[in-house]
Amino acid sequence: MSHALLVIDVQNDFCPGGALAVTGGDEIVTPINAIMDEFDAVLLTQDWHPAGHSSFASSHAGKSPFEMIEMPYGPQVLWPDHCVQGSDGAEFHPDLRTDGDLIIRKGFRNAIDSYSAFFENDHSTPTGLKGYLEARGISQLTMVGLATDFCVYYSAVDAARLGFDITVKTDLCRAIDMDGSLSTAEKAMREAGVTLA
Ligand code: VGL
Ligand code: ZN
Repeated sequence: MSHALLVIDVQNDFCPGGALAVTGGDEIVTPINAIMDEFDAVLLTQDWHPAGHSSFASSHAGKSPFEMIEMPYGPQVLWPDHCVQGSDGAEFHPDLRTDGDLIIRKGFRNAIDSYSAFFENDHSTPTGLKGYLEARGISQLTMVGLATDFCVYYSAVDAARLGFDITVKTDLCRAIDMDGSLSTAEKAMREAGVTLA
């Protein structure tokens, strides 16, 4: 059985200077590059929203970034416009190695956000990643990237729920950490059976 490294959303908009900058987001790039060769497969995700995406505060009159709204699929944080398809902010950090085997894009449906690399925020629309991993005989996953308390968190919990052996290398992740979201995420990941290393 194979072991894959899954690199979550190491994109310009999540790094210092970006639209939804995560503190220290760029610090993890070089050490992530350095561990890639230890894995049987390297997969990368890219947050990939159409302009005017429903997760953007700018798409909702009178709303500001980081407010919550109720969507048909549940509560949703409203974000600054970020990772718009084709924009520089949506590109991977320029120093990140992107010579991995697969790049999976998510969040491309206007009406629904997708934090997880496996399912969109309705927890049922699949991205196709599960089938890809199964078809390649990959049962072990190590996850790194941005942000610990959103896309890494949702991806890791889904991986555990789907039966993958999943480790999050927290030293190679950085968090947004709004309203205690990092401690909530770490607790939920542990409870779901994710190994935090
Ligand atoms: C993310 C918020 C909105 C992430 C993506 O990659 O963690 N967070 N879109
Ligand atoms: Zn997003």
